[in-house]
Amino acid sequence: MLHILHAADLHLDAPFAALTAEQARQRRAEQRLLLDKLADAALERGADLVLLAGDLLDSSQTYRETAQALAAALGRIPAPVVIAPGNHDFYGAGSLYAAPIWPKNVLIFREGGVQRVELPQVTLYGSAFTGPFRDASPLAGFQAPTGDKPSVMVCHADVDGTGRYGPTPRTDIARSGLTYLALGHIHACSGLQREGNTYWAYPGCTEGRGFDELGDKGALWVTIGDDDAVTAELLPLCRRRYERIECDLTGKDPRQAVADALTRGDREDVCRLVLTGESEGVDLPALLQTAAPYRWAVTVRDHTRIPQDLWGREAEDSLTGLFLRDMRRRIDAADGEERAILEKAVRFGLTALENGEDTP
Ligand SMILES: [Mn+2]
Repeated sequence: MLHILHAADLHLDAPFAALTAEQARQRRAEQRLLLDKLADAALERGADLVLLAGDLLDSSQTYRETAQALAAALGRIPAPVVIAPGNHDFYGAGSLYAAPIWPKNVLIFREGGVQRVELPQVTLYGSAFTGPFRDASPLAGFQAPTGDKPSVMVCHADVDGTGRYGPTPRTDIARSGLTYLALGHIHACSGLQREGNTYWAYPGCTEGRGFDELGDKGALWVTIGDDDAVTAELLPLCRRRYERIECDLTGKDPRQAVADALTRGDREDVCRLVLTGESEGVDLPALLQTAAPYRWAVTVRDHTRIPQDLWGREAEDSLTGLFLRDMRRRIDAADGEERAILEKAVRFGLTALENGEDTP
């Protein structure tokens, strides 16, 4: 029985562009705490091996505190920790991976070609990105010899991809003869997959960084049984989740509706509240104020539609009628965000016309 903790795409020191500068600083500090959670999980569960499949760092601009925290956390793990650098943190002479900061238990793959390392319980393979791109599959032509130990590979690759990030066809995985292929690059957890006799998975990113990375994030706890059967379970490690909540304002008091929508859920999360339904006009600053105490960070988007009765003057032979007919045509032709903007323009337009010189 072999227990592996498999993580990837930590993207430490990411800029967190959607947050304020202070919140972004706090998020970077929290990412460093994530390293301790990762080490704690390996310790508490008794991992035999920790595999980190690339993009641990967001770029070559790594803060000194981050490098220290990374080396210290990995050094606490009483098992081999193996790093396969990815496209964001590729190996090079000037990279953090070449610096003399790594504890003895940390092994870093430094070459594009597949390298082999014999460990007591497993034959380990891996390769590194040595530049921001890698046009060939890291598994091209690779086949693990059959042996009496499980064979495991760690690398950063793009399964089914066609781009420049190690595009890897599934046929390469099926032919590899590996017991488990620990991948990084795709930010959504793939769950356990299988091609031929080879199991593979992406754990996804360890901490969400935006509203395209929603929900629980963490590392995979992978178990290889004595019969080479593989199981995997996602261990949530993230400090905060990103969530998107829709709030229908139709026929409701907007402030109450917003409060009701946010009552459930975790106050530590980062939320995007999307207002939907019909509304005569949304006071965004006021609703933001209502929403703010319910989450660590909230943004509010107004996607509400104009109540149908506002269109009542559409048939009038007046400037208002002309305006509404023109806007109706434009809204019917628009979609998504543009539609929301046009609906808002109708509200502003009607208010202006009603207070102005519109004579029927
Ligand atoms: Mn990547």
